[in-house]
Amino acid sequence: SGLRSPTAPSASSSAFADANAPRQPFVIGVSGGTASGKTTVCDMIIQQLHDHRVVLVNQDSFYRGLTTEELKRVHEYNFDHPDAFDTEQLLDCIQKLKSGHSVQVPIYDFKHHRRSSDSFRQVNASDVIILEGILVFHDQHVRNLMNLKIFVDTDADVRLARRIRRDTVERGRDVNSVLEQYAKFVKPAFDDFVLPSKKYADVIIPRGGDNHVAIDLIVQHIHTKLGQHDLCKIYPNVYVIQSTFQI
Ligand code: UZR
Ligand code: MG
Repeated sequence: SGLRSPTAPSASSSAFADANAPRQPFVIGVSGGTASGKTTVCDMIIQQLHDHRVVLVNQDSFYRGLTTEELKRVHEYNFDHPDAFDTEQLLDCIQKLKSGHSVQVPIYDFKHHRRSSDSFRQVNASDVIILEGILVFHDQHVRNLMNLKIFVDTDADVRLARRIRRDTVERGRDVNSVLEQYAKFVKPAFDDFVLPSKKYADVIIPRGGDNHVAIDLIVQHIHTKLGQHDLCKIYPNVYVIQSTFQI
């Protein structure tokens, strides 16, 4: 022992020890208040990561379906509370994706507040997993699976204006019911659960999707993180085990 090969730097020994471990996907959490521009930010990141396999998982998909009783009094149901989501199932899905398995994500129907009983969306293993939603930083176990946490920070008046437009145009609601729901549930839950989870963010993006500089910086960081496991770039002579590194 003691002789070091000139083509194999000492750092590579631990690298070779990991050679059989599958490379884990890079998990990004994107949180922020309702209509803050989370989906736009995710879409922009995905667009710029075109040379990697990226999947987007929305926390909305894990809304529990409402019971008949709850449906009768739907205006009293709090969709902005952490309990409205099946977090166990969300955790299970992200864990499986992180360990390289494909998963079946439920399909949620916003109009009828129900899950589709017979169809799922198949999500395959990938290089990057983005988990988006108002409360994705709430649960500690879900949070711990994330390699990068982004909070989209947009003023409340801008968010409310967007929310009114979205719910009336896309979700067939009337303005009064949107405002009522906002005052009764959306705003209090933002103050109680969403805003306090901002402290877990690694990066806070002001103005959401309009912030091209922030998106560029984030994409560069992801490229670096994915690229540093690419042995070709570190040791040009060693190229066979390129895809077997762990993040
Ligand atoms: P984003 N939501 C509904 O309006 N109906 C449902 O059946 C399920 C959820 C809303 C929810 C929350 N709240 O504010 C919003 N309400 O979807 C989260 N009221 O979605 O992150 O895209 O704003
Ligand atoms: Mg959205």
